[in-house]
Amino acid sequence: MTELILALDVTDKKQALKIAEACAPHLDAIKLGYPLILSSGLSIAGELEELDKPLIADFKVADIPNTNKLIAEQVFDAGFSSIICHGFIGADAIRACVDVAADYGGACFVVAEMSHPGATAFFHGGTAEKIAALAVECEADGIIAPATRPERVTILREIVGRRKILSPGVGAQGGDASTVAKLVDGIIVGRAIYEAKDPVTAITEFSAARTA
Ligand code: 3DU
Repeated sequence: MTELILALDVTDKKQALKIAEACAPHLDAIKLGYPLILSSGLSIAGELEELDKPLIADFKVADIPNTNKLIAEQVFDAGFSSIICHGFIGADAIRACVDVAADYGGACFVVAEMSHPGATAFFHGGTAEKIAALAVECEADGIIAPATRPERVTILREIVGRRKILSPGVGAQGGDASTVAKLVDGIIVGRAIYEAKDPVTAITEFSAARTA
């Protein structure tokens, strides 16, 4: 079944932990990014580890290979099981993240195309396709592709084959869970869950969409 991943972009640490604890039993993984890490510190990963859910570090790493390696080591040492890097950085810089992930028994996902409207300016015209092919060449575990553009996900799927596709943009950004869930391995949902009056009820709706 398509995984359900919570984007925990909650900047109040106490609230983030409370939401994560309530939602964890209904989730396949939790994605943490700059909003929560910058407000609470990398050590929050250690606190969330108690929930026994895979943690994905969404830092969209985009530096030179050596810096990427240093960043990735910090991420996996902190308890994450996956890291997300950008793809436009090229093979050597992607490989730095892939290699560290492999050393730790973790995974690396490469952003092939982003979900927001402005992303079309640079990702369209062949770039996302090139990045997806590069992700395969670098033996990344999968790519990130936009739930807001299912037709693009279908094109990128042809390139990455059975490698995983994780897809943000469901809910608040307008992506439809049941449409995209059929195309990808994991849907990533943030605001539509953590801003809901009752996050667990919201999760139940997204869970149902995965099988609809
Ligand atoms: O729009 P939401 O609140 O459901 O959050 C989506 C999450 O996925 C958020 O953490 C954002 O930074 C991340 N993301 C995208 O939305 C789009 C991308 O292309 C890549 C990551």
